[in-house]
Amino acid sequence: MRASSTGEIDADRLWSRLSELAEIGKSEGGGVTRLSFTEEEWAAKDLVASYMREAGLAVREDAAGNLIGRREGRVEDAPVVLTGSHVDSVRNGGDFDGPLGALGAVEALQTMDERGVETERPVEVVAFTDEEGARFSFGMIGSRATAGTLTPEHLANEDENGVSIAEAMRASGLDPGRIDEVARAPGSVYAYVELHIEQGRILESKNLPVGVVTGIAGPAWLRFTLAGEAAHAGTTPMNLRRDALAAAAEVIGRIEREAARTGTSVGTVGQLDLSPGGINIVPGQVSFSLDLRDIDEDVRDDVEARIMHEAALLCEKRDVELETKTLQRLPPAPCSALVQDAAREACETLGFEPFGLASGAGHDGMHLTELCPIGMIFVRSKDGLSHNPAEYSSKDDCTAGAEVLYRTLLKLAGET
Ligand code: HGY
Ligand code: MN
Ligand code: MN
Repeated sequence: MRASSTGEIDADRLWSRLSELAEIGKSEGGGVTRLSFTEEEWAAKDLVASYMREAGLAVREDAAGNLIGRREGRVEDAPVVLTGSHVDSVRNGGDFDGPLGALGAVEALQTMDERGVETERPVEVVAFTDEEGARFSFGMIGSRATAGTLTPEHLANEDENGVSIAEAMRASGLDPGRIDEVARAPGSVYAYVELHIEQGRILESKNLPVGVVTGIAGPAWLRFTLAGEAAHAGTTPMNLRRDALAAAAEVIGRIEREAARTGTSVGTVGQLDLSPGGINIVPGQVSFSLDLRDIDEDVRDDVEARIMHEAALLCEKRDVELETKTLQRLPPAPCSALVQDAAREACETLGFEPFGLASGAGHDGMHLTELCPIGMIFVRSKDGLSHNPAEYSSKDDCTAGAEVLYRTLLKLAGET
C-alpha cells in the first residue's frame, strides 16, 4: 500500500527506518553519538545492510568499511551511479544528518525494484565511513578512499585516547594496508548524488521543502597551541604573567571578528583544552581548534592569513609561544551541471521550485569531484539546527527529498 499518494516513495517505510536507525547511539538527552569504528557505527551499518537486502540490493563492505548496496543495470559494466551518505555522527548529534541520505537512497532503489524499473546503468548506495571526523578530527575517510586519495599518513591521525585510524580499522576487522583496493577506477563512476538535510535556515526562510545544491564550502581545520607559563594565581602580578588562556581569549575574539567581516565566511572554535587546570594556577598551555569555511577559497585563505598575523602579534606581545597545525584543508567543491540539471528537472516534475543554494556544511561529495560529476539535494531543516539533538526535518519534507532523489537517479541511471 503506497503511503504517499502523490509520489512513488513509501513515506511510512522511510520514516520508520529513520526512527529505528536514530535509536542506535542515542543518549538519555536525545542526542546521537555514533563515532567511526565503534560498536554504534557497526550496529548502524548492520541495520542499514538489512534494509539494503530488503531492497533487493547486493550488499558488500569494502576495505575502508564503506557499506555498499548495488542494483544492476541493463548494460553490463556500465559506469555506476553512486548515491548515499553516512551513518556516523558527531557527538550528541541529531537523527537526520547522514541517515536521511543513506536511507533515502535505499528507499529510492527499493521503489525501483518494486516498480520493476530497469535502468541502463547500475546504481549503488554507499554508507561512507567516518564522514564527520568527530573521533579523529580528520573526516571523510570512506569517500577519500573511494577517490583513491586516502594515504597511510592520514591513517596515523589519532583520537583523544591515542588510538590511530589504522588501529581502529584493525580493531574493526579491516586491513588498513588494503585501502588502495577501495579506489574506484577513473571512468567507472557516472555521477554521485547525495540527499542531505540543509543544516541551515535558507529553505525554511523561503518556505521550501527541498533545494538543489550549487556548491559546497571548503573547510580548513587547524589546531592552535599556546604555551605561556603556569604560575601562582595569588602571587603573580598581572603584568608579569604569561597567561596562555588570556592570550587564547584575545585570539579567539579576533577569529570571530575576522570571520564575520566578509559576510560569507564562518569561523568556529569548537574544542578548547587548557592545563594545568587548577583554580589557583595561571594557565600555562592552551590548545583550541579552528574550523574556517567559505564558498570562495581565496576569501577563506585571506581570512586565515589575517587571523594568523593577528594571533602572532598578540602572542608575541604576551610572550606566549604560538604553534599552529593544519588538520585538514579542502577546496570548495562545485556541483556539476549534469547532476544539478537532473535534480532541478526532478523538482519541476514533482511541482517543487528548483531553488539553488550553496552548502555551508562539508560532505563526502567534495572528495569525488575528480572521479565524477557530483551534486546534492537538500531537505529543509527546522530552525536551521544540526549537530544538535533538536535537529529535525518533517516526514513530508524527508519524503519530498526522497522523491526528488528517486527521479534524479532515474534520470542519471537512464531509466529504460
Ligand atoms: O563538518 C561538516 O560540515 C560536516 O557535517 N561533516
Ligand atoms: Mn552529514
Ligand atoms: Mn554533520
